[in-house]
Amino acid sequence: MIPPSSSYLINISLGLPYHKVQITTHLLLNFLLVPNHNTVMATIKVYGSTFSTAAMRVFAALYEKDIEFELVPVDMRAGEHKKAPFISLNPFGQVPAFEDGNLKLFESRAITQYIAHEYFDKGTQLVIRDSKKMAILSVWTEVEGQKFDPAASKLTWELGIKPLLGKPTDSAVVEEYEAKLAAVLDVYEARLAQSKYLGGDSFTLADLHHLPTINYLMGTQSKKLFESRPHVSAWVADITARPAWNKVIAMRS
Ligand SMILES: N[C@@H](CCC(=O)N[C@@H](CS)C(=O)NCC(=O)O)C(=O)O
Repeated sequence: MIPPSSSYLINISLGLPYHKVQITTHLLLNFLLVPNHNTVMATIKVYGSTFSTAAMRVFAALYEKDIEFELVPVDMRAGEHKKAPFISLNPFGQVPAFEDGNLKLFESRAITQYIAHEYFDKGTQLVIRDSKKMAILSVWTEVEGQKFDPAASKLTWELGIKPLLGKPTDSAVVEEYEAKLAAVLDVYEARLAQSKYLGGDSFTLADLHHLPTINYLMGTQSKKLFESRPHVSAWVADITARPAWNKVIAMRS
């Protein structure tokens, strides 16, 4: 057994006279054991459902980064997300939950941030290293979470999910939240007239976070809110055509 002392020297013979290399156990152990994203990688697990908008956000980030993962299905109809063992992964009893080795996370946007930073050099760059550009990107990820999502998620529930569950849509709620979403999309129309993507010149988390609710809403009457605004409409067409997003949709089949 190799003593775990970094000063302990090991001689490695290369089989040639006078060619003996001495390296420390520390270096050797680093070489052999330290995980490298290109070689040894713990399986990433996402606990959730392919119909969950929050889980879809995480799947989209993983596909953009070209990272393999395992979907661990959570049967929400059976209430598995409210019970042990799932509740130990997210004490709020909501999907998704996420594991990367020893790291356990919940909250989809925190998970996508982790993926984007931890695997920065892999696949699509979803965040920006320049701190001023990153600050602008963060403005738009916040806008998605604080302004867009409350309206979009309410409409997704009323127009996208309730019909699937055989529940009646509340038209007064739809009217109220379509007005709220329209006001947000007016701001988006102005932003996208000046910038190809919300966060800047390239596709980033600021755009990606919108994909799940937009996907549901484009199958409902609320699609008119997107289609009536030319820059928003072009942006929706662009981001929903991404191969990574299409892989998320394909997970359902
Ligand atoms: N802010 C959370 C929201 C998670 C969430 O609302 N998940 C839904 C599915 S999309 C859920 O688990 N709903 C069941 C419940 O709240 O009981 C996130 O982004 O991860």
